[in-house]
This record gives sequence, structure tokens and C-alpha cells, in this order.
Amino acid sequence: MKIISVPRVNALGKMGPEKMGEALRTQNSDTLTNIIEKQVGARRLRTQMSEIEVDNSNVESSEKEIYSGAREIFKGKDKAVFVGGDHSITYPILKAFGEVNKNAFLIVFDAHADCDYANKEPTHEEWLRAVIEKGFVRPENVILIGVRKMWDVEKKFLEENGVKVFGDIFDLEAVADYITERANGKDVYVSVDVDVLDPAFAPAVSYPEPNGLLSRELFYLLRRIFCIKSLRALDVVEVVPEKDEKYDYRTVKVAAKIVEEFLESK
Ligand SMILES: [Mn+2]
Repeated sequence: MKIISVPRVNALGKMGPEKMGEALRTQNSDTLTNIIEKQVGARRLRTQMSEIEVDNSNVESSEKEIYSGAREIFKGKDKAVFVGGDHSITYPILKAFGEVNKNAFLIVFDAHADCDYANKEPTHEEWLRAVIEKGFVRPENVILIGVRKMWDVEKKFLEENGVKVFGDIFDLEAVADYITERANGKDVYVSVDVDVLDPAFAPAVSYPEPNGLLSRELFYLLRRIFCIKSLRALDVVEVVPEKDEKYDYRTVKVAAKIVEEFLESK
């Protein structure tokens, strides 16, 4: 099991999520240590986390660094968890994942569709479109959960490509059954943008959207997904620790718990 911090941001100048790995690793306040180690029990986030070093002033080189770092890890066949960073990190990671795993299956939790027209080095707003257009993952092997803000161009793209989208979820168990059935036997990658949660549970994000998943709902779905035998990797992105201090690090805590549950999965 590998734990890797990827402190990259490609969000048109919007910084903040690059501090998450450092917050988990150094835990430079008693409050943070208390939360991560005593409350969540996630001690290994400090002791076992490595880092892919990136230069956030250079989107091209940072993308390459992440791609080659991730490729090494996937070739080793270890399960891996990547701590963002913003959602742009998922693009180079999935490029590597799709090359190593020919039957990749992607499950994304996000309030947003992240399918705007793609830049050459995709940002946090269009990485998913680029992943599908480049064929890193086949569109029928992508499931998007918790989306509640979508531009028309994104809706059209997802429909045309036949990507399964769950916006409002009324029957949690049925959704979990659907996902596990579809994903079973494929090489599963899970990407969690913490803004999928309602801002009550994850307030410290760049673009909070009302009416999100309850923390209990997210953890139910994740626990079901984490039971899939062919689960390979997870990323957790878009936490802004500096914004979280006034919320007693509620967002950091929920993200650390997601990572810890993945690490516990067999
Ligand atoms: Mn996102």
C-alpha cells in the first residue's frame, strides 16, 4: 500500500489544495494531530506518506512528474492512494493508470462534472473530459456520482458518450449494487473530490455546492466500493486546509477518514 502526496494545482491561479499533503504529514498543530491520529486513527498518513514533487509554476512539467511517478507505482502492482492537490492531478495519474491497466474502471465523486472543453494541460475543470477523449478510460467504464452543478456543454458531452451519472440519489443501496456489479473484475480507480459532500460536512473547498451528499451516504458507497476485489487506487482532492481551521478541520478529518478506510480495505 502506497500513500502519495501530490501537491499540484492547475486551477487558473486558485491556490489552497496544494497544502493538504503537508497538513497531513507534518500535522503542525496539536489540533490537527489530535484529529488525524487520535480521532481518525490515521497515524500512517504522517509516517508513510511520500510525495511527488511538483513545480506549480509549470503545468507541463508538473503533469509529467505526476504521470511518471504514478506509472512507477502502478507498475509495482501495490494499491495506491494519492492525496491532492486539486482535481487536475487525476488526469496524469489516470493516463498512467490506463496504460498499465487495460480494463480501467473509474468511479468519480464530485459536485461538478469537470467536463468543460479541455486545455492542453487539463485543469481541475475539464480533466474528466480529457481522460475520456484521450481514451485513458472508456466512457462506458466511467460512473459519476453526486454531481449537482453541470454546464450544458458538460451535460451534452456526458450524454453523447454514455457516461452514467448519478445526481440526486434516492436509493443508496441500489446505486451501490449498480456500481459494484459494473466495476467487478475491472481495475477500479476511485476519485473523490470532497466537494461532493454537503458543505455542512466539507466546508473547506474551493467551490462549495449546496445540497450535497451526507457524510454517512458517501461512506456507505465507499465502503461498498472498497470491498471490490479489483480495487487498485484512490485519490482524494480539493481540500483547502487553510480554510478549514475555523471549522475545526472538519474537512481534513473527513478526507483523512476516507484515506484511512481505503488503507484498511482488503
Ligand atoms: Mn472536481
